[in-house]
Amino acid sequence: MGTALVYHEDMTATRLLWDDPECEIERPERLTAALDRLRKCGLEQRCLRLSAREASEEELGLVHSPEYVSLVRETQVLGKEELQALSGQFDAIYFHPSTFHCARLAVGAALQLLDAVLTGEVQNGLALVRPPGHHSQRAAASGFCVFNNVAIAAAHAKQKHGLHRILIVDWDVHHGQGTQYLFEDDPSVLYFSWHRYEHGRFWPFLRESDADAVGRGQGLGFTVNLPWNQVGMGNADYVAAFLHLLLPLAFEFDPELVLVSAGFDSAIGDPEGQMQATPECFAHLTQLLQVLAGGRVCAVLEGGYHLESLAESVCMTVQTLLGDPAPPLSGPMVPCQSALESIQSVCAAQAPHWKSLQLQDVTPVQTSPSTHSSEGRPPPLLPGGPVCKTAASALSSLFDQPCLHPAPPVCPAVALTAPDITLVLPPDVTQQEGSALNEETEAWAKPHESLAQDEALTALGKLLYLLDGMLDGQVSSGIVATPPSAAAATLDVAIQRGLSHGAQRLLCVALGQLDRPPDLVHDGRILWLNIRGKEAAALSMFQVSTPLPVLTGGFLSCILGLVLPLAYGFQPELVLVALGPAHGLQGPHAALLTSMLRGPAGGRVLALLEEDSTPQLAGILARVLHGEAPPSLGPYSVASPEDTQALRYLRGQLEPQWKMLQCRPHLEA
Ligand code: Q9C
Ligand code: ZN
Repeated sequence: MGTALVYHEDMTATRLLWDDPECEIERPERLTAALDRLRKCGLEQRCLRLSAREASEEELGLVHSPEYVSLVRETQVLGKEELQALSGQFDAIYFHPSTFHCARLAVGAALQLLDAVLTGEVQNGLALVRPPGHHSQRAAASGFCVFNNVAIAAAHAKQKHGLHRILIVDWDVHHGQGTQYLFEDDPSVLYFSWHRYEHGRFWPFLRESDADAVGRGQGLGFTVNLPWNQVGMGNADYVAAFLHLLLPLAFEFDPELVLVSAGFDSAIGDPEGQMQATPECFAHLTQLLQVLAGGRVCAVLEGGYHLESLAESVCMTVQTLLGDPAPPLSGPMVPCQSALESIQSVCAAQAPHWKSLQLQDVTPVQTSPSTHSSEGRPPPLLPGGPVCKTAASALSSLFDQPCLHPAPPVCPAVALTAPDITLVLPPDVTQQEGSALNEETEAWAKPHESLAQDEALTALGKLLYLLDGMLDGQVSSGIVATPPSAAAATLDVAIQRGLSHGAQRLLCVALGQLDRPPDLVHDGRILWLNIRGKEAAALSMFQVSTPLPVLTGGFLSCILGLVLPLAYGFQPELVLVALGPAHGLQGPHAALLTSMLRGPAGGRVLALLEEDSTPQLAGILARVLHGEAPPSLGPYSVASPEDTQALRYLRGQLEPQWKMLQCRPHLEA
């Protein structure tokens, strides 16, 4: 449905007119650098360009006092000395004669973006603005912020569009205390902010930036602060915070709209943040938010002071809003202890207010779940035993090997649009299956009785064709339908073919009655995850089975708490999602799983479904693989005790090897 990019060149006018080392980083080049890079990457051209308008004073009045608006209006006619004197009355602020005009354009840009998304003109978008907004309060400028762009957008969404649940995600590295104050007693706005905090020793030095500030009155639990107490937080820390904290809350909240206070001073190289997350991380954060609110995501620029890092991160965000798959994340996917401590303290502070967080265990769990022991006690993982040691070292050496084909270039807008989804479904037999391929197909099919039928053979041919396309980097994702009786054998051939093609890491998510192929290799190249009935078991760190959760809450904690942490830790080159016989998944659930698995796999997801699946299911999967948002799951229902227990058990078993599963610090640390 499209992505809006809202901008106005007048917003480059405001600038610092005197010496002030604290404020000099907020400069016009921030906008021009971001825009230039978007153009160079061909991303700007793919967006619906909207020219920002000025917000009206009535709109400013949605969150600011009339006296404060007058004060800012009057700065237009002040001289340099007067501007400097007035600026000194606020914390980290400079005024310029153009400030009022620019700040109204910044608010107007956010409102235009919001209106375009809420009227259905576009699916999502980014407003590139100066000055930023999230430190601005009802009657005060602060931290380069004059009017609170995102807060006004949220108030407008409530008032003019009648929305009841708005999620604000503030990934800027500073605490948006202005936004927090404006909504702290309002349960219709869930405000999430992570920020450099260092136990209160970082600007703006507020007690209320800590994890125990959770809102007040009706708004208890609707303010979520994640303080980073060390610098150097990286990709694994940010992704872990989303998987284990933000997303469970967000699904429970079930927002109608996501507003992002998109500051990129939380990216590597930024002098303010001193963090380590790479620009690609913002593609993943964006993608993770796109599964909410039917994909209605409005991002509004806040901070970001390292021009290169800012520009690159902006490109990653826009590229993802456009639906392109996120590039793989670099670096070890292991959250640091300090990050886990922070996440844990937020979980503790918020647990009284959120069912989705009550699932998370506060104490170490190593016991076998009684409800899932129908087939006997699951064999222990033997931490440190021969199997795991071999597996773990196999895994670490695999990461040193080069990828099957190189990761996409940094701004692969054009490269990524061409190899888009190839939808292959019966009866649409494609031309591309030449006779040579058919012979090859027959050879692959030979050992499998269930692949002898013509129908099964045809499906296999399509699968091999698609798989080769994906492994060669020509096709990003695909869908293949097989006769139900051939599902297991087809999946087996897919794995073998992937391996023989040189794949180093293949994630296989099998739902329903699909048995683990008998000759599955144990060298760490395959991570086999079976989601089906019966018991939770981890045969090794590469072979995991878990019951199919019965309720939405259980399904979400299975995806967010198990599947995605494993997938992000494994960093597969390719994901096979197989919906086998009796998989029991509803369309929206299957779509969510498939959509989210694009993240850790650079978009390379091959979905296998059964021929007699509904066309709706195939259609919905095709759309999410194409980059569209999955449909909303609707109201949250809490996970069953059995599902919670199964998840806890597997976490306990697998956490030592798969660090992305952790959401609490080590006891011995
Ligand atoms: N070195 C925004 O990112 N100065 N504002 C902090 C610590 C104020 C940041 C000084 C930073 C304000 C929108
Ligand atoms: Zn900031």
